Formats: sequence, structure tokens, C-alpha cells
Amino acid sequence: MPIVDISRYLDGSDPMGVVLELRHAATRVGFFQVVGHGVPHELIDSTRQLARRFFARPQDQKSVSGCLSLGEASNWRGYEYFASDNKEAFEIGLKTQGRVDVAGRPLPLHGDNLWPPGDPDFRHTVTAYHTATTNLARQLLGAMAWALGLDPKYFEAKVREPLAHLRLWKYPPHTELAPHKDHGFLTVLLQDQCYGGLQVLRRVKPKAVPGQKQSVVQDRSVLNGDLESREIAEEIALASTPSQNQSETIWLDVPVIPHAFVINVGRLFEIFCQETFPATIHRVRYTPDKTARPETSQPRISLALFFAPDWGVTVIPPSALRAPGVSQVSVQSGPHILFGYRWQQYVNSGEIQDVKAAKRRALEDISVLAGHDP
Ligand SMILES: O=C(O)CCC(=O)C(=O)O
Repeated sequence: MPIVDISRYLDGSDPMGVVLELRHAATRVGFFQVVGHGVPHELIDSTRQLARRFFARPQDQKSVSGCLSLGEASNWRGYEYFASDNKEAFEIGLKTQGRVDVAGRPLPLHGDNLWPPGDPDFRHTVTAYHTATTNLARQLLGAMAWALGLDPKYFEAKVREPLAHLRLWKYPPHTELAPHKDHGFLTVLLQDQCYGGLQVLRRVKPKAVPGQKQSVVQDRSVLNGDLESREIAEEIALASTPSQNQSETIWLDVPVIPHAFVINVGRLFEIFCQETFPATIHRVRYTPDKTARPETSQPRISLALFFAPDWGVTVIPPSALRAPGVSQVSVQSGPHILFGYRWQQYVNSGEIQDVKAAKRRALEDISVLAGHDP
């Protein structure tokens, strides 16, 4: 897992050196860690600490405004409890009130945040962390544009009011997150300092050992058919069949580096650059044994900022990046992100069990909204 010190980009002393490192990292793995990012370590520590304190509150003090699951009514902000495995999340976005679509209807994913009462520290610190990581995402996007041979200012007008949602996660011991790709442009993730758990999918050419069968990593969540999409299950199955494509599926642990952010490219960016920087499948596994420390009986807390362009931005590869013979996909940012939220919500709430059916329904919902296919 590449580690890139971006201080030389931010202070202007060696921007090109950093851009080349980012290009190498994003092309090879689609995941990398950044240090020297300028977000104060104290802010990182206190946000994580306050997130831990928030999740430790009694249940009735977490359900902000009585809202127990994220959804349309809350602009996908607030607290969520996952009854299937007791995971919890708390989410905020940019404060963007009064935004409407062409028909005058309120724009989904926009609005105000919902805060638990009586905890101003939590509100101020989480807001400051959201602002700092959103700014970092903007800067990284400039470097990634450069790494693709574009003007570093290329995205500036497309991320004026970005869909930048920060999700605080609580994983009780033994809980996991199924393999998936993120939906947006970039994710800025802080792992728990106590233990890792994040793993990324990697394909490698197996060493040929005459007469020996290749081992194939089996993924439990895929075998169970739980919250995973059919496409991802198929992709993993394909990667796990050495006889077909001479590759073997490897899950790489993402090591915990204190105060480093894990950065990964999401589906929208992958579409934009025609997979020059791939959106890599990742998952969370309960792996305390790897880093045995006394804290491991505590829940795992991670902070994920999902960063995507403004609602109305159409993501389409610029001519300079178009590979001959590759079909063009064009996607509108807002409906695409909403599609992801919607189908996951249908599945998480148990309203629709089958992922494909959930996606079909979410697609119908959002095509009514925007007339776009996400
Ligand atoms: O908690 C983590 O480490 C990863 C979270 C993640 O992949 C997600 O929220 O999409």
C-alpha cells in the first residue's frame, strides 16, 4: 500500500514529484495513504474520541430528532442503527439549505445537518473535521487532475458545493462490511488507531508451481449472498478463478498509520478517467489478532468522507482521456450518489432483500427525479 507524503505538493516545494507518486499509487492499487496532509492531528484525535463518546450514549440519545435511519426525510444525515449486526453510523454533509431542482422540488442530499442535543463539542469538532477533510479532498482532486495530464484547476468549478458526506462508523467487535466500490470521486478515510480491518482486493499473477493447485480465497460475504451486489460477487468470482484469467484474488490489509488518511478512488472518478485510476473493491473484516492490543475489545471507529461533484455535474471523460474503442459512459453526479444511498437503504432496512431488485427500485426512483441513468 503506497504511502505518499503530500506536504511537498501543498507547500509547492515539489508538486510534480508528489503528482507522479500519486499517479503511480492510483494506477497500481487504486488505494494509497497520505501523510503530511496538513489536517491537525489534534483535530483527528478529538473527532475520533468524540465519535466514540457519541456512540457510547444511551440509544435514545443518539436517534437525533427521533430519526433512526438515514433517508430522504433527513437528507441522508443523522444517526443510523443497523439491526442486522448492531453497526451504527452518524452522517453529516455540507450545509446547503433551500436548494431545489428545475421543477422547484427540494434537492435530495442537500439541507441542514441533524445533531444530538446537548453536545456542542461534538457538533463543532465534527463540523471542523468535515471542513478540513473536504478541503483536503479538493486539493487531492487537483493533484489527481494533474496526474491525468489535466489542469490542476480542472475540477474547481465542479466541486463548488460538493456532495461531501462524512460518515462516522462504529463496528462492534466481530462486525464487518461487505465488499464494495465507493460511489463518488474520492474517499478520505481514517481507520481506527487500535486495529485495522480494512482490506482491498488485489489481483496478482500466481506463481506457477508445477503439479500444485492454486489456492483460491473464498469470500464469506459473497458466499452468503448478504448485502453484496451481484456485480461485485461476479467480479470476485472471476478474479478467484485462476484457470480463467491467470490471476488470484488477494485481500491486502491496509495497515494503520497513525494520523494518515487512506484515499481511494470511487466509481464516478473511475468513469471519468476511463479506469486509468480504478475504483478498487474493499471490505472491512474483524482482524484484532493482527495487532493485538488491549483496546481490541472496544468497537472499531472509522471516519469516512465520501466526496463527489456537485449534484448537477455530468461526469464524462474529457476527450484527452478517451481511449479509442472504449464505450463512453456519462453520469450525473447527484442521481448517481442518490442511487447508491437508495439501494443500500432498501437492503439495509430489509424492505427489499434482493440486491438486484433493490437496485431496480432505486433506479426507478431516481430516474423520476432526474431523467438520468446512473
Ligand atoms: O470503515 C472502514 O474502514 C471502511 C468504510 C467503507 O468502506 C465505507 O463506508 O464505504
